Amino acid sequence: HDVDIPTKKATFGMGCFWSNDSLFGATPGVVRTRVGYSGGTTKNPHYRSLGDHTEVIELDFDPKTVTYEDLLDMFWANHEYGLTTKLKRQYQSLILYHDEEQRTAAQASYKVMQERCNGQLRTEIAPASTFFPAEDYHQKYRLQGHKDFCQSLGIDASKLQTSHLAARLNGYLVGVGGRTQFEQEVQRLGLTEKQAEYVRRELERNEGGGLAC
Ligand code: MHO
Repeated sequence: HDVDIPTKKATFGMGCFWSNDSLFGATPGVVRTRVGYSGGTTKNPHYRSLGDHTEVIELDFDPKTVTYEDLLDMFWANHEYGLTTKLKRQYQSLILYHDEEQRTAAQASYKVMQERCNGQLRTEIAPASTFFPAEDYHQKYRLQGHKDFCQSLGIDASKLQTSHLAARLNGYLVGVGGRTQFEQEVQRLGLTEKQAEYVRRELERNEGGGLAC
């Protein structure tokens, strides 16, 4: 059940990357996600020594199902610590664009938002540079809280950054995406009935909340 279709990349800094990993992971058209550090100049950042880097999420998305503009809307609407608060570099609101088309779209949406925020917006827009994947324990953070479940699915450290299923479940388990959407793709995801029941239980318990860091 791993998805092999042409994808594009998008990279966003929106505060703590755990919740955004879940948010985008269960978004239709998002194929894979990974979290890491980017946007700075220092070499080999780690969670405890970020240098001038920012926590970012990197997405592989299918542009036929979800547009970069859709993703930008989600970017503006889902910052962990807001858009106008002064934050440390770790949580900088940041769009790292991958091509000219993304740059144009990002700048256009920025202009609209900046007006809405009376010029108080602190978002930065810059070309994507080296992405340093975060430590394994940060990848699919919510999913990893379900150890036995991960084991039953064969999701180990080697799959955390590459598995479509892991991206999806990391969202559904905290209620992102919702029951209807889950039922529409549960077949395709290849879960056993028992595994699907487990997800439904968690999904229903967490729907409408569960995203805070
Ligand atoms: N509130 C979280 C943020 C972690 S996020 C990976 C914490 O204090 O651990 O920055």
